[in-house]
Amino acid sequence: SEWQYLDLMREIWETGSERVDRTGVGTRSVFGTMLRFDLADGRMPLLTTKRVYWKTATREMLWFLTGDTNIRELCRQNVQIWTDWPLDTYRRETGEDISREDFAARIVEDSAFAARWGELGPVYGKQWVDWPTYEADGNGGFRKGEGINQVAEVIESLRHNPGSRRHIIEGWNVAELNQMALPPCHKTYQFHVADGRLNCALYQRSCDVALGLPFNLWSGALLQRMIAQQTDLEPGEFVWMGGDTHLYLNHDELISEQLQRQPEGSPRLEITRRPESIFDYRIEDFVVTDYTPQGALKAPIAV
Ligand code: THF
Repeated sequence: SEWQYLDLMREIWETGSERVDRTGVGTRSVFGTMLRFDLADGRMPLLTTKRVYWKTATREMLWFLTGDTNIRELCRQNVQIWTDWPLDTYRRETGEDISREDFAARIVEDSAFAARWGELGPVYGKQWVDWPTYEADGNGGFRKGEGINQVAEVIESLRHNPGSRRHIIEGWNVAELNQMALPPCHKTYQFHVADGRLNCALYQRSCDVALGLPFNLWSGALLQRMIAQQTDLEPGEFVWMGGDTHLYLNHDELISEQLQRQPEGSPRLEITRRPESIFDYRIEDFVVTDYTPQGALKAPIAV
């Protein structure tokens, strides 16, 4: 239940090692952590101790599944969770002190601008549905082969070989890390079938517990629910595992406020339609009930 999240937050804040990180903000960190959630009866790991914008996270997940790696479609839907990275690059390279709102508006209005500045490189979506391959060209060289749709393949393997221990979707393409705006955080998903239930383990190499983890928990369980529906399995356990699991030092006010709150209720997700494939879900297909979160808590994202 949600107490696991709050206990993890408290443990990191009270016992974590202070480290200087890539962003220069500073964190307290614990290495190697685990949370487990039972998704039976529509239950979801959706925090009630603050408002979590689950529709935003859902739009992001649907965007991953399209293979898109440009923030334009997100900005169009007013999802700004990826905007800060391209914005940072734009400001650094042009020296222009543009606001986030104006930048996002230009991305939406101007397709050439979006193509030039909105690209994140071959991040999640690209690796998930179009992992690059190479084949010999017969002259001692190589040419690009057909991309691998890992998501479609995992669904096929769950249907035809449920006992397999290789149902994996991997984001960590070693050869392309240097082209990505940010190497994947939620890098490995493994699925597992037992007793007619679909379990999912997610390994996240680096986790921003205050801002990112509430989204990551929702999104991982959402992917599991969609795949369970597509494979006619009951949703089982969602197991989240973290590598460097940290709290940013400048999230202190959010943390002390949230740790005074207690979980309330047990939110459920209903998927109101069974689309043809995993790639045909729409935002209207998802209905959350029993969700009356406590107030939103704001904190700055580390870029
Ligand atoms: N980088 C860092 N430092 N933290 C992260 O959580 C993170 N991500 C993704 C990539 N890099 C990261 C981006 N995901 C928010 C939430 C998730 C993000 C980025 C930002 C965020 O600001 N959430 C606010 C506002 C949400 C909204 O207005 O819609 C929140 O209150 O939850 C983790 O994968």
